Amino acid sequence: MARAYLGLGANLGDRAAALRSAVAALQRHGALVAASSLYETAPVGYADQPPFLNAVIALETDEPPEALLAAALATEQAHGRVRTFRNAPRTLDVDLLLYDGLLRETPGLTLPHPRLHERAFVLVPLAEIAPELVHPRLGRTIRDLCADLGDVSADVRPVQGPEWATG
Ligand code: PH2
Ligand code: MG
Ligand code: MG
Repeated sequence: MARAYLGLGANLGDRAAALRSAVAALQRHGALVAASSLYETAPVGYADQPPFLNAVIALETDEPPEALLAAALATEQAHGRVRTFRNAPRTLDVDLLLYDGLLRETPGLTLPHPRLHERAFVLVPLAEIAPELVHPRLGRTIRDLCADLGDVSADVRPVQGPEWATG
């Protein structure tokens, strides 16, 4: 059994409904063992777009990382994701953030996710459910990496507790 952390995001359409139904779809690939609160976050990378809802979930899974990645992309497609340009608005984004302590660099998959340590919209929800987790490449806890970002409370605001994922 492996533990995988996935980041979920949406900023078009019914964002909360997309995240909730993504969790339902992803539960076919593993057991949901944790969900962060739901956060409304300021867009990063391309500013002129609506605010996002973001969250992080943990799955206990028997599937290899490539299969989980394929499930993530299929879930995005099922929610009408259209890929236009980098950091563009989207109905659903599902990112494989971490898979146990695995380090991987292949054309289709980098683990841990290459930008996870610099993104408050990932680190804040991840720190909520896994503060002691050590980033396998940087050798630092998620709590520490999150603290490095300083006060991000204006850009990452909790809007609903973890019950959003199952309730
Ligand atoms: N995803 C991006 C780029 N920018 N900004 C926020 N707030 N949330 C995201 O999920 C996000 C983003 C690329 O995947
Ligand atoms: Mg993403
Ligand atoms: Mg993505």
